Amino acid sequence: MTRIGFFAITAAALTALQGVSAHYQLTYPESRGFDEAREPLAPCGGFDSVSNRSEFPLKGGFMQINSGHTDYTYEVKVVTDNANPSTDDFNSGTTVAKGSRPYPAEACLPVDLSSVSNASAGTNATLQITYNGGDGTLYQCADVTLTENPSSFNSSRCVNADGSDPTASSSADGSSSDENGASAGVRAAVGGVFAAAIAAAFTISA
Ligand SMILES: [Cu+2]
Repeated sequence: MTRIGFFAITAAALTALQGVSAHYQLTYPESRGFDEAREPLAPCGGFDSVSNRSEFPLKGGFMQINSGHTDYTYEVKVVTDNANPSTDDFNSGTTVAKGSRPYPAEACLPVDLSSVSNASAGTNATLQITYNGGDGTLYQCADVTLTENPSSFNSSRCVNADGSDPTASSSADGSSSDENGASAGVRAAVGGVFAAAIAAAFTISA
């Protein structure tokens, strides 16, 4: 490997790490919009109008996020039968998921709509994530239409970066102990990127 090649790869690895170091992103279902600088703006991260609705299942739904913060708390609220809920509407909305995660990157946040009155097939709803990774509350929303078994909903998008079973961490009351245990593996994996870079440097100088 050439010296230039090594620096290019190192730069790419660092860029990839920096890419997930900033706040978080709703990756599934489709976010109403993402602008990192406006993510602190309630209720939907600076996006105040509905542009697209995804079909969302009444049972077995989830919000998939990519977190830049290693430790964070989150809450998912839903408001039904409102074309474009306001901050006040969300304040009186129904909490459908809540907890914390001790690892960065991909996380599947299961959403249980069974306790939501007015949630039935054909209902329009907006799901709001509030997230705090230590630098303030951050917002993302997804506009959906609730559906019995939407063929367009891709359940394979539900993945946890720590390798834990997303369906096993579906408790709505917070983080589970096995998540804490698994986080060490993720930190070791992130450290591995740097170990690989150092190993490459030794190879070049040898
Ligand atoms: Cu942040």
